[in-house]
Amino acid sequence: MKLYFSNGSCSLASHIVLEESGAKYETQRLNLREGEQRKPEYLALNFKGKVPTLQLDDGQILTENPAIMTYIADTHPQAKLLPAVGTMERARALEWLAWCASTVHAQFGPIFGQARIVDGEAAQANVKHKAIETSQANFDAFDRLLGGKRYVLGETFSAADAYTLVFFAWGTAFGLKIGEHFRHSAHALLERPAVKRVVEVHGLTKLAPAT
Ligand SMILES: N[C@@H](CCC(=O)N[C@@H](CS)C(=O)NCC(=O)O)C(=O)O
Repeated sequence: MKLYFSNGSCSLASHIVLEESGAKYETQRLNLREGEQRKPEYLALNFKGKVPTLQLDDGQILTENPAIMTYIADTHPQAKLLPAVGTMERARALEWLAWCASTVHAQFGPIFGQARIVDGEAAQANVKHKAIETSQANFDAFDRLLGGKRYVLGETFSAADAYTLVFFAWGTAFGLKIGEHFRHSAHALLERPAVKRVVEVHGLTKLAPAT
């Protein structure tokens, strides 16, 4: 398998799950700022021009974090990255992944750049302001929901946590307020050996608490 990723992007989530799975895989780093995701050779793999992209050994292409993470979890059951099919716990993990992908991620997007959304400085500043407010509400919800728990599902790590760490990284970079429970959970994730390895590859070692 080969994962196409870019440093600090949402592909961090799929990357963590791959590393946690124990699978053998290669990676290829893309520089999104330089527009490598829009080069013809990459668009031929993933017409969406986004990361992550997972290329399977038979050449098939899989995109979208929740699909990639679910596929890796299901094909590496020994790693226990998602609860068993048919359980309420699995539904809870998928509920979290879907929320992250469809809402939290989408609402964070305008903080990175507003020019794709609207023209004009004043309008762009408004979009950014609104996106920060909305994302802060999502962060407050993370904090509430993680209260009293180490991970999304309680004491057991799952793919849902890998996605949550992406937002911890983004929120830290953009100065959003990170509640005590959210921070505690992110720090527990950053202690995991596989997470540490991937965080290092992404150049995000500053996320780890000072020791
Ligand atoms: N829904 C996709 C989102 C992928 C996505 O938006 N990736 C961003 C990085 S976080 C990207 O590749 N952006 C490059 C661009 O839009 O040019 C998923 O969950 O995988």
